[in-house]
Amino acid sequence: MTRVFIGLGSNLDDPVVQLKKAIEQLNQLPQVSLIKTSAFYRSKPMGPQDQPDFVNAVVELETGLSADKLLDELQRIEHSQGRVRSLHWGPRTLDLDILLYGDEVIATERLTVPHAGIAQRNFVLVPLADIVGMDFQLPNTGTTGECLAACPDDELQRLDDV
Ligand code: ROI
Repeated sequence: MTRVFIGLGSNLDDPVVQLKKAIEQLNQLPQVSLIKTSAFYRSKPMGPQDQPDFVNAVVELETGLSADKLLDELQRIEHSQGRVRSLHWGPRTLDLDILLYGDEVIATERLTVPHAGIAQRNFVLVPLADIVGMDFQLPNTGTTGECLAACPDDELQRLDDV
């Protein structure tokens, strides 16, 4: 079994509901166990500003699926929740990213793991730190705490009781 962290994001069609549905679907995948879920956070869009705020979260899974097979399943879940690939860095109903897959480094056409930009995105780091704390070593960078200290705040807002 491999320990995996998935980043979730949505800024269309009731993002909180989109994330909850996605977590439910992840939990029902064969060979996948949901270990922990972060709090949900409202975040200003990175990239074009003329789009709604995002809701972001991170989940920890254990899986017997290969990274490639897991990516297939994530893309199927994205599609099942109405994801259409349109604008680069545009709005989306659901984005599921493999942030970390064990300690593997993967660089293929389809998949870059660790996910590029973890260390610069507080909407990834803050929910990740909910799960792993501040002393978690990120591959090729620093700890979650060190990356967070170097990362702009971006008015991330924790959503309570969702
Ligand atoms: N901005 C935020 N705040 N959260 C996201 O999940 C997110 N995802 C994206 C882009 C459009 C780059 N911006 C984002 O894909």
